[in-house]
Amino acid sequence: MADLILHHYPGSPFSEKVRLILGFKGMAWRSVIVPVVLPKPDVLALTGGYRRTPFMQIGADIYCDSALMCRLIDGLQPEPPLYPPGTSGLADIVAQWADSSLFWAAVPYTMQPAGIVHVLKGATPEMLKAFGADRAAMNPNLRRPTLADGAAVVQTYFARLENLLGDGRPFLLGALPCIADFSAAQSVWFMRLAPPVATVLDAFPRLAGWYQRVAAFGPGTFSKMSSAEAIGVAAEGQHAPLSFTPEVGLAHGDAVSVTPTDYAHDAVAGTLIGLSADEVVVARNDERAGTLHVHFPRIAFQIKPQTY
Ligand SMILES: N[C@@H](CCC(=O)N[C@@H](CS)C(=O)NCC(=O)O)C(=O)O
Repeated sequence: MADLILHHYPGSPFSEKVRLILGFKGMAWRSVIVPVVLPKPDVLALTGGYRRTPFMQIGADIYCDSALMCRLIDGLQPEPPLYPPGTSGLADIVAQWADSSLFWAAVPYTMQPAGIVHVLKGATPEMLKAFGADRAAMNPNLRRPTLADGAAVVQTYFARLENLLGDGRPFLLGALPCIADFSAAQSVWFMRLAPPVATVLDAFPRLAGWYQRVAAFGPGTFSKMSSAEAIGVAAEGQHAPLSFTPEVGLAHGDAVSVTPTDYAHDAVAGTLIGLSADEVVVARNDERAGTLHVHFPRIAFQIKPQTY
């Protein structure tokens, strides 16, 4: 199999989720570090406009959104399972809550003034300003909670996780780790980057023990690659086989755009070549990277026919 390439940056929580899963699976991967803020010319060359982090590349296939990437990883390396029998369904539902509600409580709370200086350690005032402007433009509808509201929600969510662990189970849904553990761990990991904020975790000892168990998987074995090399891999790369189930108004070969519906509403335009209830794939060309197949999940993405 061609190299599994993760495009990510060290401080990205969703990247940490995927890194820990690669460690849990014992997989070897290549690491391309992407910029934290726009502009991201090499990212956009590969994705066609999707700017979020992380994304994954195998040859000339690009996989956007960690939920889709986790399914891909589990298919490539089924053992140990990320969706163990008996937890599937529930695992996805808890993971989706952790990726959205928990993430959007823990991250803004961590980025309070006492936390941001730790998370973006070493950043100059100009860099902090650029970061704030970039994220505000990416998510203009975000209503930042007050510190009091943010603390209340974070504590309530952590208490729920602590309760789940109340019977002494090692992982959120039982004896085995599953996708829910990794989705929840990314928020705890991020908060722990800011020690003055992370004191909120002190009230939840079972959560602390659980987090150590998940973090112990580590990131697996990886070696570095430059973004230019990754673009070269795409230009030379093969494409994975695709399936297509037509839907009303969506036929193979249609010109479409695919856009996240939650935030960072950057459309990726291309030719519709893969479609199922849980995945959409568009083909597009880039002058440096060649013909790319860009994959997205269906949840939280919108497919729109292109009109010229
Ligand atoms: N639903 C996406 C969310 C990804 C996401 O929000 N990533 C953050 C970083 S952890 C991001 O893209 N921030 C802006 C950026 O990196 O440009 C996923 O699961 O991959």
